[in-house]
Amino acid sequence: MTNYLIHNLLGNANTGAQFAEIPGTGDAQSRYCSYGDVLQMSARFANALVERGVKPGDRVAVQVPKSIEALMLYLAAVRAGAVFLPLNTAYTKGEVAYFLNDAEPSIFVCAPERLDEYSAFTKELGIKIETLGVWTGPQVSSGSLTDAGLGAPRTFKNVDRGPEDLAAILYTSGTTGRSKGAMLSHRNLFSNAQSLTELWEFSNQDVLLHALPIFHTHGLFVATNVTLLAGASMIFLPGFDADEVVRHLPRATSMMGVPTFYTRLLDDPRFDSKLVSHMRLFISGSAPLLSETHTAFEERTGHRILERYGMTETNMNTSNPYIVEGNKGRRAGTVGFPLDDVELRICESESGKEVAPGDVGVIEVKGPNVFSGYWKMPDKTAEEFREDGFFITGDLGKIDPDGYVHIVGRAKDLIISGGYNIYPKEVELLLDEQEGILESAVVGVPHPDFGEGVIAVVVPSTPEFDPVATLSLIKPQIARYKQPKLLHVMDELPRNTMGKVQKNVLRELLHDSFSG
Ligand code: MCA
Ligand code: AMP
Repeated sequence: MTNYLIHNLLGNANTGAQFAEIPGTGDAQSRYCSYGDVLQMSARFANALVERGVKPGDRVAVQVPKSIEALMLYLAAVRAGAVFLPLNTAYTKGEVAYFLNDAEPSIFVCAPERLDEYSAFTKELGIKIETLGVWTGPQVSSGSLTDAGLGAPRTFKNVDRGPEDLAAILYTSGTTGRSKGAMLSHRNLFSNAQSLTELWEFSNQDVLLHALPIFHTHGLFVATNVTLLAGASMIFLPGFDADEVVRHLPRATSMMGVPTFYTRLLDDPRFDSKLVSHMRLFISGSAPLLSETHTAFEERTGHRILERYGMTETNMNTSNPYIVEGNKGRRAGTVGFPLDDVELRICESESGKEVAPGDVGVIEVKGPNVFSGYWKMPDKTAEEFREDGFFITGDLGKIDPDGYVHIVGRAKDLIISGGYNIYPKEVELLLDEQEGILESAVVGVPHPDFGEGVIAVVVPSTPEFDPVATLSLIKPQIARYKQPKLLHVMDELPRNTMGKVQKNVLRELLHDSFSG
């Protein structure tokens, strides 16, 4: 037996390729990390985790800014047979407390500057807390786990793990307002990395410009696992900053991003065909890419963005083809074809019966990419799978006569803003708790930068209701990207005859709130 994911992903570790980490601010030098360094650094962290009592199957929860160290910690946790649990850096203390309570990790790794905020409740929960920073030099302490890693041996015997063992848990919000931990196995992650590497023709000649966060499927598994499997290089940026992207594009061959990356680049006059002459591939996902963006991008650069479709629970399900032109080429407004090992069908929501060809229904998928269930939520898991093993995505789609999948809407009440998911229920529950609010409804409407922007509609219970004060009260409680960008006051919410709030009416009413 071996460690399934590590054995398969790092098989190319002898390549001459490397990661170049570009610092975010200040005068710090870029750092370079070869595949040999990847093996050594992840071994050091794996040793440090084991020394701290992490055992196979334990959850290793991590909320740290993007860095090479953070990436190595992912590999280290998997090498130690543990389950990696990354958390969005935007999460507040209350949100983090929920995840730690639910996942019961044996260790929680946070940024040094957040140690004081988290110490008391991790102690209460009996969870060891460690800090991870960026290693800047031999005399500089940048976090307890960073230091421990530096002092630990640079080789590590990977803990045996089979394809069905868990490699990661990623929390995704739920329609009830309660986040659910999607359990992802070694097979889920590797099968998808393999399919995508082949389909998108990644090789050790590639240089991926990496500007995504690494606490979600897109930046962590799609971008990183594909790079590792191909033995490719990576230019690792701390986040999306148009200046930095423009500066580094000429050295890259490929980039993965959410639609906001591409609309922001199109807003920049420096972004033109000359700048991207070295590029072979731009990929988009996590949110719908407007056909207009696709067309404007092609006109400006000569490149057709390759759009694909995935979910935290399923990794990637479909992709446009690598081939650009022709009747089997990339098509704007579609998410392409199911991956080779993915079965995809369109069904009626209630009965689960397949719809007639071309009709709209709920997208259901089955394959080695699909997760095994929600952590400690067997009932919720059962609700979202059909008896024959298909997972009900909650996305509405159709398949055209040429076999391309189109996403036409969502059966679930979900807002996607700049590639981040916001479940309105979570925000509504919080608003409804605030003094002066009788009830609320949260909707997403078109936003020029984020695709969708969050608006809260509230019905006050008192004439003294103060929207500005209310927004500042909820600020410390939920991540910034979930917070309403506008608060709209109404005397009552529109309801249908069954008493259900008509969110479509609100979306229509507020449609132009951000755009004009
Ligand atoms: C930041 N803000 C946001 C968002 N990001 N508000 C709404 N939606 C967002 N996505 C807030 C900031 O806190 C700030 O608030 C204000 O908006 C402006 O921030 P700005 O500096 O413009 O934002 P940024 O730091 O440049 O970030 C925007 C971003 C980022 C680059 C688009 O959100 C991002 O990297 N998104 C990618 C998300 C992603 O990787 N999703 C993949 C999920 P204030 O002014 O009050 O401070 S995985 C997935 O979906 C599936 C599996 C799939 O298919 O991939
Ligand atoms: P997450 O929960 O962050 O994994 O988000 C998954 C959701 O993002 C899917 O269920 C879709 O609604 C949406 N999504 C991902 N890729 C695309 C895409 N290319 N087009 C439209 N929606 C997408």
